[in-house]
Amino acid sequence: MTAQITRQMLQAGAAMLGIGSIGETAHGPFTLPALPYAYDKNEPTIDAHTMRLHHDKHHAAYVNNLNQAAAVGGGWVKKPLQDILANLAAVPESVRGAVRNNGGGHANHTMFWQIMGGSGGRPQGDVAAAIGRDFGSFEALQDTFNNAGLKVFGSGWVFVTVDKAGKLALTTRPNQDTPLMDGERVLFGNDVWEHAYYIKYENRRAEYLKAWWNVVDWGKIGARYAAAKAGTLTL
Ligand code: MN3
Repeated sequence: MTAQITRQMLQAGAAMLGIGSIGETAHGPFTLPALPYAYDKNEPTIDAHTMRLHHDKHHAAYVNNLNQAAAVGGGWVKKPLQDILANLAAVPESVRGAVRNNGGGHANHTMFWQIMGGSGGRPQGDVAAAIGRDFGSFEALQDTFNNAGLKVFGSGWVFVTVDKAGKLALTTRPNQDTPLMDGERVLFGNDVWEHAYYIKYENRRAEYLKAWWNVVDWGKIGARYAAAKAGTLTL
């Protein structure tokens, strides 16, 4: 108990001093999920070095910063992340911006690791039918998605959302914002922050967007689609 209070005080102190991260040992209600495959699983589309930095440093920092924000306490801390993000007004104003950025970052990257590690190809089953119905064809979805990702100015994400009826829609968000903040559910999305691609693709975001489909796991996306329709999809 005493140790926990001390740690929370240290985290709050670090947050007040503007220290972005106190390393990968910060404890709190939020945890960094392990990458569900090896760092080189997305080679050659996404290099292992980028995956390691992206997961172990960038995503870890979002989790650490979110835990530091959670040290202020309050009922919001105990809620599921998707509920926190859907009701940011319930988060104390002193940490609301930090929770928006770092909670959004935690949610977005948790989804992102899940839906990669695959071998691309074409969607199958119910999700393939939904793509045909709502975008015309898989190729039309890829074109629309890649163009939208290219047009995100600065850092952000491109997403396909899914509602409880299974209807799909394309959307983008700046920074680490997520459709979860509007109470929506994300079927899948791509990270167009430079940290996601710059080591290998440099300034060639269009090339990254086009290649990224090669590592999508359509089995995972199909499972997320079924969960969305069952009302059990979270992040
Ligand atoms: Mn990222």
